[in-house]
Amino acid sequence: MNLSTVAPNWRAATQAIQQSERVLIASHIHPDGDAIGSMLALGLYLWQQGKDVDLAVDGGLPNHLSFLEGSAAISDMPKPGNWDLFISVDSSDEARTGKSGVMGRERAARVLNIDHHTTNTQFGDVQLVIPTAVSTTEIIYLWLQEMNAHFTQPIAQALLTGLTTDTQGYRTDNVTAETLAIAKHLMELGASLSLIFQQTLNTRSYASVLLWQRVMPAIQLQDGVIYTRIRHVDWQESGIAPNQDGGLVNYLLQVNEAKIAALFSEISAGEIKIEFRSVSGYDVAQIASSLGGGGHQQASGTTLHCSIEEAIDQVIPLLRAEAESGNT
Ligand SMILES: [Mn+2]
Repeated sequence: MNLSTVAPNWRAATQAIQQSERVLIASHIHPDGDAIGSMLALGLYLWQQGKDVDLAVDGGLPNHLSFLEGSAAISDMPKPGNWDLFISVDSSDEARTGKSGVMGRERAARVLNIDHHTTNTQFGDVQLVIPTAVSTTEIIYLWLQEMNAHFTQPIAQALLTGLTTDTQGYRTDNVTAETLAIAKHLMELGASLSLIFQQTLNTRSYASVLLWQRVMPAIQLQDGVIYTRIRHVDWQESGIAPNQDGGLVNYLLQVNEAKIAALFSEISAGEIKIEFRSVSGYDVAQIASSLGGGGHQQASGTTLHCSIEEAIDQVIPLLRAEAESGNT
């Protein structure tokens, strides 16, 4: 089934919120701009409607997204009690929703799954899954339009944050004139694009530069595949939390000779997180899926349980094969 040909079930999703008073909104572990932007845009709208809304995501709010209005309400754990509806945003599958998602599914009467990953497993009772959307906030924008919602400036700012960060600043090849039309509308509603760039894509910590200094010497380029690794000791000695690497994998893909970039990151002993990026025409979603992960054609990831050397030995041949056969 080609999901992009299935009309989104706006009516079922709208009924699900109309029939709910208590709502939990949660997103994926290691939340990004689209995860937090989606949670806040929907949360702000539902508060407007007088609903009782709980916002929770494993790991809590990343510091750099605290500029978004309403973000102080995001906690790292759902409140006690039950909900009429659990809304999962930007998570391709149940495992990605973390502990918050486990509680959401256990303690909510219904589950609404809103996402744009091609690998979405269609979990939940109602789905708004649109793989052609550049971000989950784009889907929420379309849904709010469908409901004739009042777009406040904070809602517009949250929506534009997801649109901007998931497209790496409107640079991915899924960006269309329609994407820019939505961005234009959100700016007309008062959202600041420069503030989003300043707080997200155009910023990095000095600690992340120290981390890059440590891992740059290990960069390798083989047959169009560029990669490096961050050992646990690198995280520790540069003094930053895992997943705050400052976009190293995106930087690797900027190398002219690279078709595919990979970053192997030792989160803890025997737990290797791998991020993949590819240029247009090369598919890293399938490779991530085959390794138990998921994502988009040009940006995906997975976690393997082995040593960092074993992960590199297992994964690099798959990437080299894709770099050789892709772009067909
Ligand atoms: Mn997203």
